[in-house]
Amino acid sequence: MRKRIPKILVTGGAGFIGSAFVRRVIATRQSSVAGKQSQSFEVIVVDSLTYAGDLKRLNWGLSPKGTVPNFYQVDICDKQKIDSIFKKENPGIVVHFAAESHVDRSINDATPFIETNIKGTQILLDAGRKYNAKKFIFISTDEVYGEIANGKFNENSPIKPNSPYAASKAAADLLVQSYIRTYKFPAIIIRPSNNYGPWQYPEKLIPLAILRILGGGKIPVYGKGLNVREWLYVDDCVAGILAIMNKGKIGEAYNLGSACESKNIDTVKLLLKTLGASRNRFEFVKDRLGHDIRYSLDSGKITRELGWKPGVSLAQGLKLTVAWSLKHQAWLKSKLKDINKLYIN
Ligand code: NAD
Ligand code: TDX
Repeated sequence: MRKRIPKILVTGGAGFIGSAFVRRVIATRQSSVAGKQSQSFEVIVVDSLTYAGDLKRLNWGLSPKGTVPNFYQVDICDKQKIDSIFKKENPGIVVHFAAESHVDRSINDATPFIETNIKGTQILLDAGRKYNAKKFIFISTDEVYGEIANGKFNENSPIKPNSPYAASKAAADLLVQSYIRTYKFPAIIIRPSNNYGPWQYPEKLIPLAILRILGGGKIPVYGKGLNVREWLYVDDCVAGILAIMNKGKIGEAYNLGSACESKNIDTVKLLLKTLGASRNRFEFVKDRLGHDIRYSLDSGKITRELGWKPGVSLAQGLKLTVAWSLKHQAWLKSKLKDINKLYIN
């Protein structure tokens, strides 16, 4: 008898990290078809294609056979449609990436963040319960812990978010914890640090900076550029998520960081060097409201328990990201109108 291939339902699979995850799972399936030993999955993507979603990301680098078989353009807040997808597809695993993900937009208007990040997560949790999902992976964020001037957050640090975005993710994170405790719902929470790499929407610091340089402008650095972020290359993040999905303990939370910490001003200077642009192509601009000074994760748990370690340094990751960006300038520039709208107010 033929063994049934496990089915993964991926929300937000047309986004930056979700699409990298889907491409990796599909590439793994192709290599296992080609005879190499690795776990094989069927993938279903649910994504409403907001401004941040783009189907181009999904097909990138895959052979025609590798295209995603089941794509549902559906809002995760649409309870009836989500219910009918779960009923029809009956996924064993759910990996939930879909979210409003940009802090500056949440400062302008928190409404879609509350809807998608909180209500959407509840709808998925309920569908997962109703249709007996065996594993529900929630992609949370390091921002749920708030800022830390010295030291590192571990998985037991208090949840103390600061921006409307972070508060909406924290609410969802706590909701997942409540389902684990109340219903013994088989969920795992992952809290990654700042990701960067190919296909990131150019509203976030690194792709925005590249876009500004390609357009002949300067990079806007908030405040004095002293805020610190922990930069994780997206392929390392995806490898960590897969390790947790395959071998992580149900009911647990895992930090997923690179330990590559850098002040924004240093990140920008390294990026300018990587681009071969002059060192003064940045300007200090008005600071972000409530700007978190530093994020820093203790990611010892995933390394100890699952053997995952990041493989890409910030310098290597920026080289890869710049090389990709130079080949995909048209895509980056196609988002320029939307980005410019964001900064008029
Ligand atoms: P992204 O903004 O690039 O992609 C989000 C995707 O979700 C898009 O394809 C969008 O169309 C989809 N989406 C949004 N609202 C939806 C809705 N109501 N219904 C269905 N689909 C919807 O985000 P990303 O950077 O890939 O982040 C993915 C996840 O990882 C998010 O949950 C985010 O909070 C988390 N995260 C991101 C980072 C980072 O640095 N990018 C770091 C830590 C955690
Ligand atoms: O133009 C800019 N200038 C600037 O100085 C932008 C867009 C950002 N910044 C600063 C703000 C932050 O200190 O750079 C740092 C990084 O900013 P973002 O790329 O907007 O990321 P951040 O706010 O740190 O949040 C990110 O990491 C955690 C993601 O957007 C979240 O989705 C994730 O949860």
